Amino acid sequence: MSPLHCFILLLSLLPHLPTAQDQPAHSRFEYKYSFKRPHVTLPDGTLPFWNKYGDAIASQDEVRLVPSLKLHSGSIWTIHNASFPHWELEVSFRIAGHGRQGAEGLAVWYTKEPGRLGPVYGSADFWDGVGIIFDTHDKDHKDDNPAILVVGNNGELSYDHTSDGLSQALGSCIYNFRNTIRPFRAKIRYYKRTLRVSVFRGLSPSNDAFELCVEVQNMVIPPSGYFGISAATGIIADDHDILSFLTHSLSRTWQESPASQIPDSEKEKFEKEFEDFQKELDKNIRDFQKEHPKEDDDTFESESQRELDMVLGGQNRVLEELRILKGRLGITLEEQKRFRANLSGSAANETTTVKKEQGEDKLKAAVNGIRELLVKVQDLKGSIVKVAEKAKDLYPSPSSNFTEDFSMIKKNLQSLVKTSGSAHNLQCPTNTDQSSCLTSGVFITFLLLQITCLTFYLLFSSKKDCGTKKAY
Ligand SMILES: [Ca+2]
Ligand SMILES: [Ca+2]
Repeated sequence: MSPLHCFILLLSLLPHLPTAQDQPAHSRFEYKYSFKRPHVTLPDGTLPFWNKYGDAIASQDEVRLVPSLKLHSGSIWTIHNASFPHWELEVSFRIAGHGRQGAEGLAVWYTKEPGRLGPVYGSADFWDGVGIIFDTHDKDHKDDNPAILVVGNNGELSYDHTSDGLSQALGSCIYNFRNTIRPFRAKIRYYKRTLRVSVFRGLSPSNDAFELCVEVQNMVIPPSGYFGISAATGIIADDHDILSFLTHSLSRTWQESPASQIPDSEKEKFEKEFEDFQKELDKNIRDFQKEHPKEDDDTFESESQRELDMVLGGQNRVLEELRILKGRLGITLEEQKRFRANLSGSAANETTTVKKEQGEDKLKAAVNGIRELLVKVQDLKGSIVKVAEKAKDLYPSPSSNFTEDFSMIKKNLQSLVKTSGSAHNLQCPTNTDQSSCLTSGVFITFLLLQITCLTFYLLFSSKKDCGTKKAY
């Protein structure tokens, strides 16, 4: 083959290669068009969002479209009309029977109207849309079944059973999906006018190894329709069980996604619901205001109430501070009591010092008193001298004994003065009391002095009386 022929062959293959624009960027699960084991049905046994027809039976784990009984048929169809233009289905089912040949098979539908029941694998003929047929019965005996066929119909075509639909099929592939070990899985994608059917060839249930079975391009289907799946048995019987039916809407951009678009009918419905809700809310507000005309005014506090609350709050804070202060004062009093007790214990040691100071004060007072006494004694001495001179004048020959006694008294007085001069060395008894610090020597001297004075006075008065008697 020349290079030119190779280049032409490549160009011819280019339109069939998938490009980035052909791949959808957004996929959204459509729960209203899906079901999956182990929660296929609700607890009450109903199949949500789906209608059942014919012999179809739904359980928690599966939907049995037809049992292994001859000439039976059943189908399920979505309740809601699917309005998204691009979609992908993943169907898991099990077709099992004891015969070598299968009968008849099942079909997945996307039609303008629900097919309900009919002769085409349990659904109605003359459908408007597309049917993906899983034919297990080789009626034309060409040994080409089980086979997967894509059959389009605009509502005017009657399905050809005699040729196993091959005369009308837009595409097909032969694949054994009956009596498989594991449930059979197939993906059906319709995106940008291209319908692709892929089958799962992986050994692991979690493996995503799908393989293209058939692809139909430039395929036009109704812009909205219903999803359905149906099955039928003939003179041979197989079980036809659907384990899951998962639907995703596809879009290349977010703007194309059905999630971002609200149909006009839905928009008008929502706007009407919003207006009704707004009216009902306004009515409820008015009714409430009528029933509670004054309570609303009381719900707001006046200025005086606010001030009163502030004052009460301030008083509470002051009260709290006073409580804290009271506690601290009690602690201080306790500490003061303990300190006082410690002081009383140490007071005994300090008493000696205090008494010593008191003794010194009293000693100083005694010394000062002695000094005053000496001054008075000096004065008394002067008076005695004057009296003696007067007595000498009266008696020219005074007795020498008087002179000697007087000199002795003088000596005693001088010794007393010396003693008082050294009064700082006096030691008072340590256990001082209220008595003055007067020694016995001072006391005796003072007593002798008084006796001497009294003697002189008596002697002088007796001599004077004798002189007076002589004069008479
Ligand atoms: Ca055949
Ligand atoms: Ca057939």
